[in-house]
Amino acid sequence: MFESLYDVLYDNLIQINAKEINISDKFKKHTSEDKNYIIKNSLYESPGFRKWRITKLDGGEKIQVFNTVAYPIFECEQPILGVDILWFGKLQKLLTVLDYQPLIQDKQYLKTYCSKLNLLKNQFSEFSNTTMKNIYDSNKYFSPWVIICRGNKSNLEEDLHNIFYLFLEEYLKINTFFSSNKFLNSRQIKCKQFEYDKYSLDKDPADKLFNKFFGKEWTANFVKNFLFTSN
Ligand code: BLA
Repeated sequence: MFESLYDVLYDNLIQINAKEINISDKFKKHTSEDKNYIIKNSLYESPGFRKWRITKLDGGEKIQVFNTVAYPIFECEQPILGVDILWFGKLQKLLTVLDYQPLIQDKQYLKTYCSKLNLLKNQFSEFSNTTMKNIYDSNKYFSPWVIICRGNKSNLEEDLHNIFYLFLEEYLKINTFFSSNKFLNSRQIKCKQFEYDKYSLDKDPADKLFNKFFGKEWTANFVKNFLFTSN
């Protein structure tokens, strides 16, 4: 599932001269013991991005996940790109979270780098939710315009591809036209990006799922050495 999102992402990665980085076979593709869950991961880097990871989880009718995170190079203060898309087929429920995840909450920084999200929200009314439950702190590494959709099959089939396309396009424009930092220096950017990983390691609910599907040992290794490596 989510092939069309993957295709859009892949085309854009080619456009920005991204190269695939080899990752451990343990993470490339892993199947749960009961064969019900298959996870596939890949990693890229490009002149503007030091790390771009992609995760797809196929759990059949139970759960499908498309998750991707892009870390700009330390010379660029642009937000981290965060995408978490989950489809629960049995329940026919979609959860989509898309954000230009800000490194700081300074008002001018947010306006400069994240406010375009508001235009997307206005275009796609079903994706205009911004209220989070209490898994994450909405004031840390999320923008005021974080796109959240708790939706259904029609949102999955009709809107998701288009909003994802525009979301990615706008984000890459920032990177392509980036000239100089106005808010943070490289040392601060590096600190903030590493802190993002530590924060996510602590908060992300993914490990609970993965523990159930793939066991504690594989999950601990995966979370620490692929998802949130702090380097
Ligand atoms: C929520 N993400 C969730 C939930 C799960 C995952 C199980 C809770 C679902 C629910 O509330 O019904 C699952 N997260 C995953 C999986 C991966 C993962 C399987 O990372 C695999 C790698 N999460 C991110 C990123 C963002 C993000 C990059 O990984 C940023 C856009 C956001 N996920 C995010 C938010 C919620 C969430 C904000 C909570 C939504 C809410 O509170 O309403």
